[in-house]
Amino acid sequence: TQTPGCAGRLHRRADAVGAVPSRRRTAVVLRAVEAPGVEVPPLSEEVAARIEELGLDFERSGLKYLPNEARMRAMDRKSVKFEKTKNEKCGSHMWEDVSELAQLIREGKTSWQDLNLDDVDVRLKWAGLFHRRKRTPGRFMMRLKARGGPPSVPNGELTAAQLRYLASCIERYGADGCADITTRANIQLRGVTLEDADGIIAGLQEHGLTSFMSGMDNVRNITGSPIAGIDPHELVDPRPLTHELNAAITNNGKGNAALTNLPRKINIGISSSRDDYAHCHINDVGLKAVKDPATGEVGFNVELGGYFSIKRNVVSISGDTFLSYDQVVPYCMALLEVFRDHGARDDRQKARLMWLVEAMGVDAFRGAIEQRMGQSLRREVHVAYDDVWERRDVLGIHAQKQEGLFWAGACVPAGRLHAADFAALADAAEKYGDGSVRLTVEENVVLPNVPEAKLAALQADPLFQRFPIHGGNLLRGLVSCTGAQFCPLALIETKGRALEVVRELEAQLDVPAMVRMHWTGCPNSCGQAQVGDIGIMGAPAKLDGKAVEGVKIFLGGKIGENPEASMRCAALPAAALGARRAGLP
Ligand code: SRM
Ligand code: SF4
Repeated sequence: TQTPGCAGRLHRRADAVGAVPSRRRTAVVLRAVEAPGVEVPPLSEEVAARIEELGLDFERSGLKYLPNEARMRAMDRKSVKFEKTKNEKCGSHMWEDVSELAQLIREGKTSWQDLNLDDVDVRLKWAGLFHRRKRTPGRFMMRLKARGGPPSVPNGELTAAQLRYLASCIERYGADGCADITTRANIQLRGVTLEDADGIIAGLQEHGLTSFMSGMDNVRNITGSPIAGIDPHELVDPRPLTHELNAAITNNGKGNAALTNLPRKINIGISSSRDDYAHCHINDVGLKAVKDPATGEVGFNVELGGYFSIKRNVVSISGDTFLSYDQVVPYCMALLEVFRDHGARDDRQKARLMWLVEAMGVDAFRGAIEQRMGQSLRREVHVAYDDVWERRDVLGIHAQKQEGLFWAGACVPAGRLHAADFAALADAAEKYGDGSVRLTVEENVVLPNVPEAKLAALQADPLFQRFPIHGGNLLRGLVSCTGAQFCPLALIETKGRALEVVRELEAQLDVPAMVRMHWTGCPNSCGQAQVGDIGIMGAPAKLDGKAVEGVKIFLGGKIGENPEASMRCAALPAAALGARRAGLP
C-alpha cells in the first residue's frame, strides 16, 4: 500500500498504523485523553475547503485544536515539511497507536522496518520515542516526562521506586540498555524496542511518569531547582508550580492534544533563588523569583525568548511582567496558547518564541496573554542587590534549611547511568536520605535529607567513589550532550571524549577551582556550549584537505544572577583534544 502523505514511500503495513481492528487489542492500551474543557474551534468554510483539497483526515490531523487562522497558516503551501507531517496525522495519535504497533510486532505481523517512515522516525517522538535509525537501528531513546503530581521529573525529582522501575526498563537490553541524565534535569532511556514500548510506558504511568509530549513540538521538561524545599537561600519552593504546570500542560500525563501542535518546542524554567539553577536566560520562558521591594511579595519576573539553535543563539529579554505565585500557571497556559496560535509555521528556524515576541513587541505579547487570562498583569519588579551573588555549586555536602539535615551532591560522569546505577542510587537514597533523589541540569544527582549521623557512611559508600561527592575540579564541571554515540545530528563523539580529556587534564594539572566545561556535538547546542566557562562544539573541519571531526571553542560563559553567553574563540580538529571516538560504555 502507498500511504498518502508519506513522500510516496511504500510500506507493506503502513495501513496498520491507526487502522488496527479492535480484536487485536493489547493488554496495555495507551489512550490519550482530551484535557477537560478543551474545545475544537469550529471550521471556517475556507479551512474546510483547504482540508478537502489536501485530502486530510481532520479528526486525526494536528490542525484540530488550532484556530482557523493558524490552521490556514499550517496548511499554507509555504509551510514546512514538519507542518505537513503534523497535518497528515497529529503526533498525539501516536500515543494511541503505540499499543497497537507494539502488539503487531510482538505477534510477528509487522516490524519497525515495515512501518510508515514518518510514524516511526518523526511522529513517535510525540510519544517520547526517538528512533535512533542512524546509530542503533530498531532501538529507541525514550525521553521521560512527568504525569503531574510529585515526585516526578519536573524539577528533577525521582523516588527510589521510580529509580528501580527505570533500572528494570533498561536492564533487559543488556549492553544496549543505558540511560542519561539530560541538560534539562530529565532522564532518557536507551535501547528500547518498539515491541516493549507500550509496556514500559504503562509502567511509567503507574510510577507517576510518562513519556508523552516530551519530544518534537511540545513543552520540554520544566527546569527548577535541584535543592528546592531544602535550600536555605531559596525565595520560594518552585515544586508545586512545576508540578501543577506540568499536569496542566500534559493533562496529568495522559496527553493533551490541544497543546501538542505548537509551532516548535518550548522550554520553561522556574528559578527559585539568585543562583538561577533553572537557567532562565536560555529558556523560552524563564520565571525568576524575586521579592518586590515595595510590598515584600515574592513573585516572578518573566524573561522571554532565550534559545540556542543552528542558526541563532540568543539570551532572554525581559518580558516586563511580574507574576504572583498564583498567576504562574494561568500565565504559562495562556502564553502557550498565544504561541500555538500565532507562532510562525513557515520557517522552523524562525518558529521559536523569541521570533514571535520580537514580531509582536513585548507589550503586545503581554497584552495578548492578558486578554486570554482576563486580567491585567503587573510590570517587572526592579530589585537592586548590594552584594554580588556567586552561584553555589550543589555538589558536595551542604547543610539544608532543615536543622540537622544535609544534601549530598554527587557527580555522575557525563550523566551516563546503567541499570545497576539506578538501583544503587535507589538503595542509597533509602539508606541515607528520605528515599528520593534530585537531578541537575549539569547531569548530576543530589540526595536530600541526609541526617548528620549518616554523612560519614554515605561518603564511604562505593557508589560515591564512582559518582564522587568531592570530585576533581574539571569532572565536577563537566556537561556533555549525547553526541555521535546515539544522536543522528552529531558531528563528533562527545561524552567519551569529554571524559578522556578531563581525566588527562586532571592527571596533568592542578586546577584550583571548578571549571565548567560544556561539550555539545553540533550547533544545536543541547550541551549548552555557550554557558560554559569553556564550551566545545562539534563542527565540520578539514585537515590536510581531508574532512575530519572539528570543534569550535567558546570561552567565558557566565551563569547565575548576571548570565552572559560565551564568545567563540577558536576552531580545532577534534583529535587535538583527545583521540577517543567510541561512545561511553
Ligand atoms: Fe536537544 C534536538 C538531545 C537539550 C537544542 N536534542 C535534539 C535531538 C532530539 C535530535 C534528535 O532528533 O535525535 C537529540 C536527541 C539525542 C539523543 O539520542 O539523546 C537532543 N537535547 C538533547 C539532550 C538529551 C542533550 C543531553 O545530552 O542532555 C537534552 C534533552 C533535554 C530534555 O530532557 O528534554 C537536550 N536541546 C537541549 C537544549 C538545552 C536546554 O534545553 O537547556 C537545547 C538548547 C536550548 C534550546 O532548545 O533553546 C537543545 N535539541 C536542540 C535543537 C535546536 C532547537 C532549535 O530551535 O533549532 C535540536 C534540533 C531541533 O529541535 O530541530 C535538538
Ligand atoms: Fe545531538 Fe547536536 Fe543535540 Fe548533541 S547538540 S544531542 S549532537 S543534536
